Amino acid sequence: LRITALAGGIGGSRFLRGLLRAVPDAEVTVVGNTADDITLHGLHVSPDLDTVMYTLGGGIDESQGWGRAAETFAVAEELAAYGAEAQWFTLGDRDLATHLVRTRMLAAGYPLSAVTEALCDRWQPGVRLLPMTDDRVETHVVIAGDDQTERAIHFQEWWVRLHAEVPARRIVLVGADQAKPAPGVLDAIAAADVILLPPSNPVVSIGPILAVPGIRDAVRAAKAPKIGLSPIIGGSPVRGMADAALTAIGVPTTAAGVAELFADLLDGWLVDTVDEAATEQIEAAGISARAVPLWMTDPDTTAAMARAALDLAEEVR
Ligand code: GDP
Ligand code: FO1
Ligand code: CA
Repeated sequence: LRITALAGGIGGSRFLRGLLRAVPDAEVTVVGNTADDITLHGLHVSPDLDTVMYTLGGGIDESQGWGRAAETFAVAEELAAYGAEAQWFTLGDRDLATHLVRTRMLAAGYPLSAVTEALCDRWQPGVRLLPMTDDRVETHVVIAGDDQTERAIHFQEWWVRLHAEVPARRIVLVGADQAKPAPGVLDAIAAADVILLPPSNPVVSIGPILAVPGIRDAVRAAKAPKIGLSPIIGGSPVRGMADAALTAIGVPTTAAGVAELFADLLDGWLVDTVDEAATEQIEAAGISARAVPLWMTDPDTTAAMARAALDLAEEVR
């Protein structure tokens, strides 16, 4: 079974862990979001790729959901003693090694896809992890500035420093129109038996992947059933601040609202049992909808979610 999934960070990787538990023999390709990437202290940081790699490779800080387990912060303390920015974004000592290797390889001319493959050699995540693009794409958020002005800040500054509490007027994917899908991405979409949209942030994780020219069309054109799982349960993002991003693009924070955002490409959509009433509206949009428990509380529950997604794929095939 060849499965291709589009994934962000925490939501995507927790789901993928359940998927691998449900179908250990499946050949899974993950197209990862790189629009969260940021350069700090001259280092290229790829939070979503690293979250997938560490989660599936057994190196993640489980309670936090990102960063390394058993992390220490000696370098961050020393940087703070120099007053070196950005102090609102902390890089742990162990995690720093990943960024050092990535940055060195990029500087030597390797594309991000080759770098990611090299990093995964160590972590053996059990999936083929591809960045959505080797080109630079960055999510920026436009917020109100002084007086009548506006200013654009990096997504991480909005999300981590401002906790997404400052209203986003617009979300801009800088570089997206010029980007090309990374090698292997379009092939993995075309060759898939099932295409999955895990419960990742629809605006700043799945959105940027689909915004790379060619990817959305490839998903639409693929022969495989396309099945998504709602990242919204009972009108709220289960964890994180996905509601702030949805509000910014004028989409209601509901399981049906997110389904409609992807209506052009979805064959099936899973909502949580509390949102069972929404299945009617989703089916009216031409998407087969089912209600099943969608809380990724533990690997077994998450594996059951993955099985439900694959069952729905068989139903709509
Ligand atoms: P990020 O890149 O680290 O923000 O992670 P993702 O974009 O992959 O996923 C974040 C989203 O996952 C959150 O906005 C939530 O809406 C969703 N999420 C997190 N935990 C759960 C869960 O247990 N169940 C469901 N259905 N969604 C979840
Ligand atoms: N999130 C935070 O809230 N604070 C941090 O200092 C922080 C550091 C960090 C370092 C590496 C990494 O891979 C992720 C990190 N994150 C941090 C999480 C992360 O950047 C965001 O939650 C995601 O990008 C949103 O998808
Ligand atoms: Ca992300």
